[in-house]
Amino acid sequence: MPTLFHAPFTCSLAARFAAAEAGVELEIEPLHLRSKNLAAGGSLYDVNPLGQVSVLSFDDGTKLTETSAVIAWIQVQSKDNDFRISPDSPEYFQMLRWLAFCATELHKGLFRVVFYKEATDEVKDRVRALAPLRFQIIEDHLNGRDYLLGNRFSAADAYLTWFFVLSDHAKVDHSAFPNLNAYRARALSRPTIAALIDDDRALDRRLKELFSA
Ligand SMILES: N[C@@H](CCC(=O)N[C@@H](CS)C(=O)NCC(=O)O)C(=O)O
Repeated sequence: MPTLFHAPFTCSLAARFAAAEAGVELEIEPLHLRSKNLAAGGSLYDVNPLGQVSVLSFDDGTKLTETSAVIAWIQVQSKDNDFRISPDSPEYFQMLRWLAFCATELHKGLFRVVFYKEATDEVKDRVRALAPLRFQIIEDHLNGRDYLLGNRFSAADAYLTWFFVLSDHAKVDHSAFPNLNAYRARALSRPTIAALIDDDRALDRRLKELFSA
């Protein structure tokens, strides 16, 4: 079974959301992101020289990095016909489009700055001001749709849902976007998603006890 290296509340949680919704089983290898320590011993740097999640490690030793690639892999592996999307279908490329949007415009474009201590408050606020244009695109797209690809939750939604897990903490305000607010409430109340968020709270506490000085 593939192993997902997972740090609580980071983007590897998006991969966990996707896997749970897809019914794809993954072994979870917990880690403390700040120290890069793996709970089982060793360092994340030994797994990924960048010291970043998400990383999926396969039984033959090969690794897949980049959250969007990990999530796309999960989508294609699903045995659930209501979830799986064939890479031959036009829908697959819409899924890739939203994964790339989440990865670049939201995750790296916004969170990469507002969560990092090397950015000043002024820079963080200037980056937060980029959010409404991006939110408007999703807002318009969600007219008449429950989820990004229509009325079923897909792997792309796993990434966007993760963004909304952290958006308040990042002080990125989306309250002026009714479709986004409804989407966020809908996605976060899915039982699999809510259970994994609870799980991460407990895991976060455990890893901090183990590794925070
Ligand atoms: N290119 C990577 C970036 C992932 C990323 O930024 N991960 C963050 C957590 S959400 C991380 O590991 N940060 C630790 C670090 O950059 O040292 C991907 O798309 O998966």
